[in-house]
Amino acid sequence: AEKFGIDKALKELGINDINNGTSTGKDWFSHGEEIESYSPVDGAYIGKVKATTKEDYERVIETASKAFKTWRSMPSPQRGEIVRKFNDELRRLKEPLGKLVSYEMGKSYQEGLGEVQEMIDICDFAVGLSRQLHGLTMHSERPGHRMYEQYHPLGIVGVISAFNFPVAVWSWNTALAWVCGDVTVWKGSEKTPLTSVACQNIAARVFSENGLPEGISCLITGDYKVGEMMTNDKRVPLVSATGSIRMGKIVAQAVAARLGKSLLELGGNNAIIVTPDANIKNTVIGAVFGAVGTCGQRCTSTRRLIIHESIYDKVKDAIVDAYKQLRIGNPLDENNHVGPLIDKDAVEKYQHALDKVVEEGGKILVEGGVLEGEGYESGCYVKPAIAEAQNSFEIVQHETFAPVLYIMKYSGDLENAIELQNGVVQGLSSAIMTNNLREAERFLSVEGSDCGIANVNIGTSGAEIGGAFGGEKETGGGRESGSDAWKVYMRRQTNTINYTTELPLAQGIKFDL
Ligand code: UN1
Repeated sequence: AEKFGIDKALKELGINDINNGTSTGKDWFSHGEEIESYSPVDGAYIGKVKATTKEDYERVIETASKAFKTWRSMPSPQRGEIVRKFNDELRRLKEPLGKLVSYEMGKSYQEGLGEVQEMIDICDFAVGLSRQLHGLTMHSERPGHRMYEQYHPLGIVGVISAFNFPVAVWSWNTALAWVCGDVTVWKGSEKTPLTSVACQNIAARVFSENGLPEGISCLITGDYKVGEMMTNDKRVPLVSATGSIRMGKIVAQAVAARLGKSLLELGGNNAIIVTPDANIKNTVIGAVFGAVGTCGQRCTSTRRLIIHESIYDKVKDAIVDAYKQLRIGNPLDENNHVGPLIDKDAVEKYQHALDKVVEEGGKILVEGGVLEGEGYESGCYVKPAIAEAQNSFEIVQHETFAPVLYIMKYSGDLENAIELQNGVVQGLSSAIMTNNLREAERFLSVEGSDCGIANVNIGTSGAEIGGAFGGEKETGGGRESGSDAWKVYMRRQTNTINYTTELPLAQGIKFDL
């Protein structure tokens, strides 16, 4: 680890051996049991974080509620200015933060930097947005009346994020929530607790240096029980949760039971359709990066390739060939393409998927397996695998967070490929590789992809922050990040103002006294 400058990175990010999740040196945050963090890169211990107890949680919510009163009254362009300063810090600390993401989570250093770049991008977006929280004006049907709508902040926004994007997903939510005037309480993944502390340190320092109260950015730490405190809490009007479908259903029901709002970004089962008119070289790059990037642990990872029978063998051989070039190993070493899975649980699920696909009648095209020996001591390094499979297989219908790619054939018309692509419960990302305009447009039409993201001639992963990010069906329906996703973080108010001396009623109703 030393060789890759991890100790230096930890120091720059203010990570100690024991971290309580605050940056201001005050001890009001966490007093619960200690959660230890080990790196999937080399299995080494990195540090520990104290979990949030019920009493800690109460203190966090009280502090956040108080901070909201100050923050909501600040003009939003001034809030944008704070986000800009926060972004300056992200730019300054991009390398150590990207390194910690890579070391604690296991994605390649390039992807760790890419993730911090997403944070920087969404902050830039949010700064601009802080002057564009526009509502509409309407023409009233009554004389001498003006009607318009405005957006006010909601209050405390709860953010639950997953290990695979341990920093970017937090920032998609917080950068928008902050300019909207909300304060945030973040439950990061207990698998990447130090990364969460590093982000919280940066945010809390910027707020404090600008004379703002503690509590605009809060961090809570622990397992699902800590998340439950928030999902059941009426004082948290919006819970934005990223993770598994299983988790999302629990969160959605708890939040709905108190009629709160939830924003869900759950599992994907993303496919690329490869038509006879596809550019094969680009298909291979898009598919291989999509399937093995982040070791198959993106919710947008490519899980399925649906290839037309006329080019099936050609594409299959090209992809199998490309897999032979993959270098698996320490993700901090920029020569490697694929790092480890997050932990041994994930390795088990990966192995289960490979066993199961064979059991169901699939054929392995690129053999998987767990790597052993020098450099692989953590036990989390696996070989990206490819299996020929049917879309109807139970395992293919299921999202396995690992580098397992299922390939299948379609014959005849594009309609058949679209049916396979849409034939899963998830609806996050999708793509078509084709130079045929008719095919591309049909894929994007109402009869085409049913996903929240539908791409032409690029893969399923690697979305930019400018678009709304999320998906349909069991992916949960939420949209985060760009476009008008900010509206979910605010409450809309319709205002009608009468500037006459009369009181005419709408719909022409007469009510004379
Ligand atoms: C996720 O996996 O939760 O589109 C988010 C992408 C990234 C974000 C993925 N921008 O791959």
